Amino acid sequence: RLVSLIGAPTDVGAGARGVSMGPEALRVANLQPVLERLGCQVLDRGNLNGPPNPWQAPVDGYRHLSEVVAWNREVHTAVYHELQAGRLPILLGGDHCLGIGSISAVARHCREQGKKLRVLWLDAHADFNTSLITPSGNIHGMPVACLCGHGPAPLVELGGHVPAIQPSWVRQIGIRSVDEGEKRFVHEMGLEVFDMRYIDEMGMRHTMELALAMLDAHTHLHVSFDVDFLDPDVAPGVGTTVRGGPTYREAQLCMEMIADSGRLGSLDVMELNPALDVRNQTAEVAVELIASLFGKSTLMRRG
Ligand code: DIR
Ligand code: MN
Ligand code: MN
Ligand code: MN
Repeated sequence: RLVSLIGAPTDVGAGARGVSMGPEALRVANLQPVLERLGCQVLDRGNLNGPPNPWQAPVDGYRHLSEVVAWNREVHTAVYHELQAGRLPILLGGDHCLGIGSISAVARHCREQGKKLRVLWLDAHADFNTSLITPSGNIHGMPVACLCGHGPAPLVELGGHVPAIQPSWVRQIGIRSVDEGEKRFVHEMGLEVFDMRYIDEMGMRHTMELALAMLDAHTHLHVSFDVDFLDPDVAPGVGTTVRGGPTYREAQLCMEMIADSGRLGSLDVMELNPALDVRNQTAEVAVELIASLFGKSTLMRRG
C-alpha cells in the first residue's frame, strides 16, 4: 500500500495551543517505520505551511476564520493530490478544523471516481456546531457541520461542491460531549451517532458491525480520528479531555474491525497535543492504534 504522510502543524481552530506540535510527535513515535513494517510504502511529504495563530477572540462566532480557511485550502490541495496519485493520505494534525480540507478533498476524489464515500468520525465530540450555536467560536467544533453545508461560505465551498458530504455518509463513534444547541442540530440533521452509552450497552463489536455495514468494493472509507476519542487515562495529550471514553482495547478492536473491512482509503489523526502529553505517551498510543488500522494483528486470521 502506498501511503503519504502530510503534516499540518497548526492550532488555529482550537481553544488550546499546542496541537501544532502534533505532526512531529507522531513522527517521533515512529509512525513511518511502524507503517513500513506492516508493508506500506510510505512517503513523508513534510509539513504544510500556513498563517501563524494570532490568538484572538472570536468574531461573529468564529475564531480565526481567515487563518482556518488558509490552512484548509492547503490541506485540501495536498490530500487531493495524494488521492489522485493513487496514494492513501494520512493527515497529521493539527486541530480538527482541518477535517474540512481533508474530507472535502476525499469527497471530490470520490465524486470524480464514481465511488461511494463513508466517513467514520472517531471523537469525544460531535464537531457539529455552527456560528450561531457554538459556545466557544472554535472552528474545530464545527467541521462536520461545515462539510454537511452548514458554515461560512469559504469553508462550505472549499471542495467546489456544496455540500461536500451528506449526513447519511457519516458514522460518529465514541461521542460523549455535545453542546446544547449542537445536540438539537445533530438530531435535526439525522446524524448517525454511536455514543458512549451505545458502546457501553451494545459493545464495540456490535457498534462497529453497524458502523461498517453495507460497504462494498466501490466504497472509500475515510477515518477521521480525533485522539480525544480515547479515554484520557490512555490519552492525556489532548486539549479537551472527556472522561468515559473507549479503553485501549476497545479502541484497538475498533481499528482492527475497520482494517478487516479492507476499505480504508484515507485517514486524519487530529488534536494530539504534545504540550499536554506525558513523555509522548499519547502519540505512542495513537501510532499503535494506527498500526491496528493498517492491519497489525496478533495472529494470522482466517476469513
Ligand atoms: C466544543 C469542543 N464542542 C466546542 N469541541 C471540540 O468548542 O465546540 N473539542 N471539538 O475537541
Ligand atoms: Mn482512490
Ligand atoms: Mn474531540
Ligand atoms: Mn474533533
